[in-house]
Amino acid sequence: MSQKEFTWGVATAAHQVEGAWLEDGKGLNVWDAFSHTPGKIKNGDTADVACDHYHRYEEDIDLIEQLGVRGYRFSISWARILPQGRGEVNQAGIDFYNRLIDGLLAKGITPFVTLYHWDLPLTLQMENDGWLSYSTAEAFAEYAQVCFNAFGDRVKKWMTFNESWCTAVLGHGSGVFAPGRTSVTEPYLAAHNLMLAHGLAAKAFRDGGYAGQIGIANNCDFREPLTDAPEDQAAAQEALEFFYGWFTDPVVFGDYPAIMRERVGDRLPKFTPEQSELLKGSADFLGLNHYTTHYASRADVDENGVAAENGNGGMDADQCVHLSADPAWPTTSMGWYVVPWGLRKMLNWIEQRYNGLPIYVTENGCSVEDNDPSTAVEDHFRAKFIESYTEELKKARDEDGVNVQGYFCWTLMDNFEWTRGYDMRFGLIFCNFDTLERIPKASYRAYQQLIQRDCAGSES
Ligand code: GBH
Repeated sequence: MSQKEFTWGVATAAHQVEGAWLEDGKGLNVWDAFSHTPGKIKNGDTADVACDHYHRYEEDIDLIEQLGVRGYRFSISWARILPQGRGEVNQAGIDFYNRLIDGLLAKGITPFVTLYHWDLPLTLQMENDGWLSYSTAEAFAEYAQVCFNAFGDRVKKWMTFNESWCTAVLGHGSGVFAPGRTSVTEPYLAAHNLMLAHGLAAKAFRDGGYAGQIGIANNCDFREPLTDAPEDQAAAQEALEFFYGWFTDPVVFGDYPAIMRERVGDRLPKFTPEQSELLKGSADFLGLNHYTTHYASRADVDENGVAAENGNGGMDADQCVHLSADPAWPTTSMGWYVVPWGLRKMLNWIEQRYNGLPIYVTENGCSVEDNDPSTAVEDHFRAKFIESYTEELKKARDEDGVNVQGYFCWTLMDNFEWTRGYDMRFGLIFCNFDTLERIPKASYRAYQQLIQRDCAGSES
């Protein structure tokens, strides 16, 4: 397969790399506020400067080019474009992304643009309660329209949302992510408005007659049944429906998975027939952000049918799933298990459930803890991680016939890793956060060679 049909790429997100948090008219976002709140981020780190990509994007484009990828997935900072979330457009924000997009295209790199990677304009949180309000979905559609108008002549691959599961569950369930709310009801409401926002934006894209495709980047860790027992098989299937299905069924089929409607009951908002129509078929492709795998088995329930444990994020009681791992699996410095075959099974699961809609692995990668550049560049653990996961991806693509059209490694360079600050490093390139120097690691070269091999193999 040539790079025409399969895109090897690398990914970042605005808030994690750009810095320049108060420059050129940018408004504040919820992560600016969250990271300036004492106690929320490891070591009190903030993304005020991050990798300073806002000023160093030319150097970064060169590094992307030398890596040999043909796709670069980045996100747009909503508050840079619309400082108040809606209303007045900040031309300096548009100019920045124009420079970035033009710089990429000049090097033959295709921009894959995410409209929302968690950095909601703070005004919308303060005035409207953010994703708990439908008005935020309307504001998102306006923002999306501004981006389609400004960049749609050159950007042909769009993703509305990155990992809405995290916004819903980590932002409104466990409260570890911005806006830091804890609830067993709000995650479903936030998710509902995120879904409607996707639907409105996709409609604006299609009605506007823009060329290209619009999709969504949802995350999912794979769930393998612990045993052959029917209850464990069901537990794994349902866990995937609660994770990937929650945010993907609506954009393909127009409704949430049946198991969610049954288990969550009144806490799960309902789509009106019009909303369901709006959402159905609203993604031209499906993104998958994939990091790890667990075994799934049926959780014990009490006399009221309520799961006795809480081991799977915010709303586990609803899922009734017990997660476990093989002690032989290696772990990354985030503590996430390295299970390459999980990616192949995950891709097959998506292929089957969503009738062969094109899939892009929009993120996959790992953290390796090391703040000393002289040793951090010898990240053979990461090189092996990427090689083993992409081997499984290729089996899904070449042997199983899964319609997977791209792979984007997370991430180009070490950056602001949300609640873990600068302590967790996911980059192919080392970023020295004192000097902002970029130093390619061993994994950068390993990924470069892997891409060359795959492209050469497809041409012979
Ligand atoms: C992504 O989220 C983000 O899109 C990206 O911005 C971020 O930098 C990157 O990953 C690295 O964190 O604790 O074993 O149960 C990752 C989403 C969801 C993946 C939760 C791991 C839990 C694993 N994560 N999941 S475990």
